[in-house]
Parts: sequence; structure tokens; C-alpha cells
Amino acid sequence: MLIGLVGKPSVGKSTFFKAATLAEIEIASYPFTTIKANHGVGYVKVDCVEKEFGVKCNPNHGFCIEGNRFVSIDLMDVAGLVPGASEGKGLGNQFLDDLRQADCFIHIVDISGTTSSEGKPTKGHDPALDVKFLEDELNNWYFNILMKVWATFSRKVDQEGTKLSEAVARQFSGLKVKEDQVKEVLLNANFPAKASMWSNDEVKNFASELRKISKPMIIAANKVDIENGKENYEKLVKEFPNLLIVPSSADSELALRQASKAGLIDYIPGERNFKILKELSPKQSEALEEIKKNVLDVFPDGTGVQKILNTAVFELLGYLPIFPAGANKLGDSKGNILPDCFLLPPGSTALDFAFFLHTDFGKNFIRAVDAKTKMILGKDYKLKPRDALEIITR
Ligand SMILES: Nc1nc2c(ncn2[C@@H]2O[C@H](COP(=O)(O)OP(=O)(O)OP(=O)(O)O)[C@@H](O)[C@H]2O)c(=O)[nH]1
Ligand SMILES: [Mg+2]
Repeated sequence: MLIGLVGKPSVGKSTFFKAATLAEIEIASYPFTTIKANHGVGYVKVDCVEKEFGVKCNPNHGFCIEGNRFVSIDLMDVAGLVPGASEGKGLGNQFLDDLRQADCFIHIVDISGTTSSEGKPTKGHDPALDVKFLEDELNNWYFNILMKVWATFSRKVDQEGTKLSEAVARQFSGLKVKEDQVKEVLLNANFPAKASMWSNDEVKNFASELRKISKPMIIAANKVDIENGKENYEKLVKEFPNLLIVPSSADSELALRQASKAGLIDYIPGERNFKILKELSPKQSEALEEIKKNVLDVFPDGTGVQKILNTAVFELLGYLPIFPAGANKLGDSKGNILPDCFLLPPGSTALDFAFFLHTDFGKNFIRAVDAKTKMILGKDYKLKPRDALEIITR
């Protein structure tokens, strides 16, 4: 699973990425600071099952702080998109290509309105314009890919009687579009039966719907710590009641994470407080106080960075955190307790989990056992978030 950070230049994509991954990358207040995409590992926060078992876990990957298990996910930070990017403006199509492999997007918006459409400092820019332009660019991107081949493609589909959903899924396989998603789009709209009869507008509409379903998006209303941020955020939520919008201050999260890494404070990502561990310089002390006053004390999800990652993975994509666990033994062969927590796609069953762990587990599956309740579960059991399961094989 890969999450892409998108948005116009200078809104804080790299700051968000750095706060989430602590990778050493460039951040600056001029547009197009990032040119080559950054890839890194961030984390979603899961309520660890160690509590239910009365044990302390030893994660193989990620980490666990006070019952909060941090499970790794892949993040990508790309160059800023400007209006007209799908037609080659700014850095153009080249880096739209970087976004192909993403399963969903976090659209970072400067909610304070202090960044222009081109990424330059300004005042009073309406963030709603950014929400609209980015959707348009992404939809156009899909439309252009489809339009390049549509005439020959649609004729061939009609002549050969190939299933349209299958043919489109194949055409868009590089964009991770699944056949089920194409089917859903076709089912929800009334497109002519013959693909070659579709109007330009119908192809456009189809491309937009396909984009929405295959690259769903959450909006990070970033720089909420700056004046007007909170008011603009509240206005944006009213203007787009159907969009997922979460306020954030990537800059504050980065400062907290770095202070925590340096051993200055105790801070669990996503929390609304921190504990000072060492004597701080007046400057450090003031910076942290500002963060507390302007961000942590104001917003229910603190800096919002953790909330956004969790919402993307668990709500937008519907992934399920699953712990492999023996019904009678929670450790692996090395004695590590509850060493793994895996993220499985929505709708996964006990059998899918077995195959995920090892093909042989899938092939020789007898049953699964819920390690918390000791209940026996069949192969069709639909996994629930935070299940701890043992797979019994032949
Ligand atoms: N006040 C405030 N400033 C922020 C926040 N996030 C980022 N910034 C600042 O905004 C500027 C741009 O940040 P970047 O992370 O480089 O932005 P970007 O979107 O990656 O920009 P490009 O790579 O040029 O597209 C920097 O000066 C950051 O310090 C925030 O939450 N609050
Ligand atoms: Mg950047």
C-alpha cells in the first residue's frame, strides 16, 4: 500500500512527509523545492492487543509506545502540482507519473491562504480554489490517458465484444485500477452500451469517476497554526460537506517528533500533550509552548498528522490491522511476543490471512482460532480490525 502526498508547491508536503518519516529531505519556502519524488516509511497507530493478553509486545517492525502500536506504511512526497499540470505546466506530466502507483492521496492544502496557486507567498488566497483545481488536474490526467487510446480502444471493444470493465482495467492497470472499480463506475452511471458511441463528456465523466474510486483522497488543511487557519478550515468543511478534511500543522508535528528524537520531550504521535524531559533553551521552550497553545490545545486531534494517516489507511482504504497470535502461545520461535501486526485489504477472510502469511498456510488451511476468545473460525470468516488469530494447518 502506498500513500501519495499531493498539492500545489509550498503547502507543506515535504514537511508532512518529514514529520511522518523523519527522513532527511529538503524543505523550503520557495516553489518546487522537491523535484524528485521522496519515498519513505511512515506509521499508522493501532491500539495494540497486548493489553487484552496482559503482555508486553516486541515488534519485528515499527514500534509500540504505551500500548500504541505503530505499523509501517509507504509514503511518497512528490513535486508540487500547478494548474495546467495535466497539460504539461510546471513540472508537468513527468511527475504525475510518480503518482500512478499510489492507492490513495493526501491532498495538502495551505489553509491559511498564504500561498498562491503557483506556490508563492501571498495573502487571502481561497483554499477552496486549491481543492477544485487539484481534483480537475487529477481527473484530466485520467481523461488524457483514456482519450489517447479511446477511438481505437472503444471500436475494438465493441467489435470483439470484450467486456468493457476488463478492457479498461487492463488499460489502466499501471494506475492500479481494479476491474471491480470499473464495474462499480459503470453500474452507477448510465453510459451507452456501445463504447464507441460515448460522447467526449461521457468519456470525461467516466475518467473522473474512475479517478475518484481508484485514487480516493483526504484533505489535510495544513498550516492551521497560522492566523485565519482555523476559520478557513471551518469554512472549507461547510463548503465541501462530502469531503474528508482534517486540520493539520505538519510543521508542529515535525518539531515535536524531532524534539522527541533528541530526547528533549516524551511525545506519542497523535496525542495532545508532551512531557518535557530536559532543561530546554528559552527558544526551544517558547516554540513548544506556542505549539501547545496554538495547535494541541485547539484541535481535538493535535497536529492532525497521525489522524490523517490513520484516516487514509483505515477509513479511506478500509485496511484491517491483524495480529498473528498462537491461541496458547503469543511468541514466535525467538520468543518475541506478538511480533507482527499486518495490514490486510478490506473484505479479507481468515483464508486470505493464511495465504498472506504463507502460501503453504493457505493451501493447508484447516481453521483459524481467535487467540482472544479461543473461538474456532472457518475459512470464510471476515477479519475484523485488531483480530489476533492463529492459523491451524494440515
Ligand atoms: N506555519 C507553518 N508552516 C509550514 C507548515 N508546513 C510547512 N510549512 C512551511 O511551508 C514551507 C513549504 O514547506 P515544504 O514542505 O517545503 O512544501 P512543499 O509542499 O513540499 O513544497 P514543494 O516541494 O516546493 O512543492 C516551508 O517554509 C515550511 O516550513 C505548517 O504546518 N505550519
Ligand atoms: Mg516538497
